[in-house]
Amino acid sequence: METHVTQPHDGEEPSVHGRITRLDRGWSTVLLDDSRSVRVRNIGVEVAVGDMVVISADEERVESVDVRRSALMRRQSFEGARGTRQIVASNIDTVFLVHSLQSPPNQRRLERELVLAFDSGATPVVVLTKQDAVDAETAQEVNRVISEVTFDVAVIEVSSINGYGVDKIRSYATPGATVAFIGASGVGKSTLVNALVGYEVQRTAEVREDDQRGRHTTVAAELIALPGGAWLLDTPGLRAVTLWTSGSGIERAFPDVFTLAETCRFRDCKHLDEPDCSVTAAIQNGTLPVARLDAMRRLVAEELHVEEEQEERVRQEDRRGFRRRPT
Ligand SMILES: Nc1nc2c(ncn2[C@@H]2O[C@H](COP(=O)(O)OP(=O)(O)OP(=O)(O)O)[C@@H](O)[C@H]2O)c(=O)[nH]1
Ligand SMILES: [Mg+2]
Ligand SMILES: [Zn+2]
Repeated sequence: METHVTQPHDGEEPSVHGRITRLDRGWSTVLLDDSRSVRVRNIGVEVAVGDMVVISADEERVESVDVRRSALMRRQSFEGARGTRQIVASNIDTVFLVHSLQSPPNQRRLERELVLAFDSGATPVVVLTKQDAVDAETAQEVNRVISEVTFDVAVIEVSSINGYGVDKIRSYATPGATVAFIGASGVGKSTLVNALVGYEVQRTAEVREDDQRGRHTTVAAELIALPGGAWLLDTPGLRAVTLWTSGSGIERAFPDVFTLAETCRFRDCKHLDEPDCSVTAAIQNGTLPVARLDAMRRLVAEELHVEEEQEERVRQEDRRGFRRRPT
């Protein structure tokens, strides 16, 4: 691999470029362009697994983070973190939304994940695991339900046990590309990563017998470099898919509603009781499920709420900053 070195200033050692493969409280593990892996401090810098970074010449700390070409972001949900975001993964090309055919997702969960994925700038692909564990009818029914909310998004069935469909996943892991796996605990993300790598690089564990839930076996996001030049990003099971403020995620996850809205009489139609509203007409004639519109409205409201939280946080920080300033 070629070593990228930023131009040294007079009398300074050159800085070193690499990619963050793992984070542990204040420490980044960085795979350098010369293939060495080092642990450096990242105090005071917002970093994420997948970030391309420049580290200091003494290899002590992250100096700067390259502009992210995509980033999966969600709202921090713990107390005291209102209005802040968590970057789950960055510089991803394809984000696999992983679900098990044995406990398939409901449409609302999938819509939410699609919004998150589209907002990241990466291309979402739905992956249905454990194909070996269900009969064909079950698989077909799951696909039917899912197809009502996926539209142009690819859906791939796989079995990491017998290898079914794994090549389809591999076709996204082209040299230089980064693919990320997100989904609930126990759906088989790490098992699929192992199937792709060809040996057990990630630990996996049995789901609970009674409810098929996982045990949060993977505890930190981990970026794995494949020999062919692709990168795999395994993540811990997501408990809740909380949205961050977005660009076009909702629009792209709800193409049916947005296409209809183009032919509403009013450009700013709220699809409530306006005349010549194509959306309410579609609901009335049964071509658009009302649950779809309700779900979209809830997501729009949630994002607005996040924006308000964020603005409030900025205001508070400004006030604190103002008091600190000497008079
Ligand atoms: N039958 C079958 N079992 C699978 C398949 N993929 C995964 N499993 C099993 O599902 C269980 C959970 O797999 P993991 O890979 O640990 O799940 P995970 O999504 O990484 O879970 P967390 O790390 O907890 O988020 C393990 O017992 C796997 O053997 C599959 O394709 N078929
Ligand atoms: Mg795992
Ligand atoms: Zn309308």
